[in-house]
Amino acid sequence: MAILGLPEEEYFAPGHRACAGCGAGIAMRLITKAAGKNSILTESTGCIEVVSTPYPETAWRLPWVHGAFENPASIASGICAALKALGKEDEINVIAFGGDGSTYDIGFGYLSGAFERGHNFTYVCYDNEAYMNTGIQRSGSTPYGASTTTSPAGKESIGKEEWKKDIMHIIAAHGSPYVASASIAYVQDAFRKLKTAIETKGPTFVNLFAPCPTGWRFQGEKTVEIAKLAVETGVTPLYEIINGKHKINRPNDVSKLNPVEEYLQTQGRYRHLFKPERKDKEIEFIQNRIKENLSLLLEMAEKGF
Ligand SMILES: Cc1ncc(C[n+]2csc(CCOP(=O)(O)OP(=O)(O)O)c2C)c(N)n1
Ligand code: SF4
Ligand SMILES: [Mg+2]
Repeated sequence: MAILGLPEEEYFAPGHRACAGCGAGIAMRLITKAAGKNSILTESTGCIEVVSTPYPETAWRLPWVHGAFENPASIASGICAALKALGKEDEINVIAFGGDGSTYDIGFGYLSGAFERGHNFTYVCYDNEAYMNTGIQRSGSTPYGASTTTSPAGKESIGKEEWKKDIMHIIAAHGSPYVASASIAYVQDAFRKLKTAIETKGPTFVNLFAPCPTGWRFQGEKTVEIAKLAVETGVTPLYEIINGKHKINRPNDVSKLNPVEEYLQTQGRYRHLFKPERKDKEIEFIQNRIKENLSLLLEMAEKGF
């Protein structure tokens, strides 16, 4: 039976080794459902590669190519060029994906190159906000204040001291016709965006927010609840940049945001902001910056940018 109007087919098979409650596992089901059977996938190394293909098994029911950590976008470029030469460019979807470490940091140059060359493919970042596969190291996507093994909170540190990289606008600046942020908690919205990205000609991008119970330190059954809170508090606004113009999906009212601490308190990576004593200044800093960010997005949408 089709659930929430999504295709019934499962191209990411059960029985993979992801942790219980893995948001990235849900992301894979959504990506492959949106892609459909006439698709070729390519992925960098990271949790999903490791949990989906322990030799001699595979969870992939679509053609899937594993490359090095830094180059799924380069592999996708080659596949696009081959399909073009065969005259099959319009018959087969090419989708590259990787974690945030691969996308925001180590594979970024290759991703930028593929977007600049204008290949007809979709890149999806499953964003779990750290290098999870190798032991929870901070990435360019890790949020301000989060404790990771390379940005540990302690007496002299509040965790990561830099704000999360604005990958959406960096990618949009390449002239991509479609850039979207999505969340595994809003499956219909995410499915629509993935499908739009795949059907739009040219290099398109979706940042798919995917909580990680192991790295963020929360119980696996809370994944969707926490992903929802991230949206309701404005931590991860859902929006699209279509041919350079912003469209904000949710939230769309700064004055109605849930307080950010409702989100922060759900995860062990932010525990030090509340214990042994509450760090009001830090929480206020995060809260204000979230409001500023959403205000700016809403203003750009309103002014037609
Ligand atoms: C050039 C290079 N640097 C580092 C590594 C080691 N490495 C493999 S996976 C990984 C972390 C991946 O992080 P991310 O892309 O966010 O995916 P996740 O594990 O979070 O799913 C690292 C550091 C590598 N394989 N190649
Ligand atoms: S560490 Fe996180 S991203 Fe990796 S498999 Fe486990 S829950 Fe998923
Ligand atoms: Mg990651």
